[in-house]
Amino acid sequence: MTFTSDAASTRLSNALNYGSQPGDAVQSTTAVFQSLSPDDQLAVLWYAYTEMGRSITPAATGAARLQLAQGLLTQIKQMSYAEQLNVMRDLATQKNTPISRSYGILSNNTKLAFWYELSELMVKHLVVPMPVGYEFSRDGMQVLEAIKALDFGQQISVLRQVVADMGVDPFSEC
Ligand code: 45D
Repeated sequence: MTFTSDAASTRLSNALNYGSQPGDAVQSTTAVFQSLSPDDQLAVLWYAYTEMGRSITPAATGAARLQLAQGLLTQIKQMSYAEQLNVMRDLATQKNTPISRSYGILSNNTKLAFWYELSELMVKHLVVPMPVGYEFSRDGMQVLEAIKALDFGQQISVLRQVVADMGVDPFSEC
């Protein structure tokens, strides 16, 4: 479902309404994120990573955790840039593919660790890098600003929720 810029702005004002419960900011920021196009979602994740990268230590993401995602990461590393981008778009749009289903069985923190590792691989150009001079859409920029305005714990909550909902849970379809 696509929302117009105006709809995104309205939902964003709600997201920034700190007079209400702290959880509301997390929930509404998550909802606005999920109303973005898949490319905007990927771009927001990327910039969240570049902003937060320093605060998230590799130790926190846990080598043990990544072992569980290693098979997926190995498959992705072997793909062309175009295929890698499609895999990430498929995860964002919850397209039902073998990779989306493998992703779907990971725990939420392992999903976070998986995205974190993809970003590191993008920096090393082992995964499709961000285009030089990439220009954010207005909606994408606003969601990024909303995320930046949250405290660290809330930022993690938003990120955990958005990556949790990506991919396909193979067991919910039985
Ligand atoms: O050509 O286990 C576009 C803790 C445009 C501790 C594009 C934790 C067109 C416990 C589509 C933009 C909770 C701290 C290209 C863990 C175009 C624990 C591509 C937390 C090429 C794990 C864009 C960890 C692309 C946390 C490909 C908080 C964008 C981890 C890809 C946070 C973006 C991880 C990616 C984050 C973003 C990862 C891969 C924020 C990844 C972000």
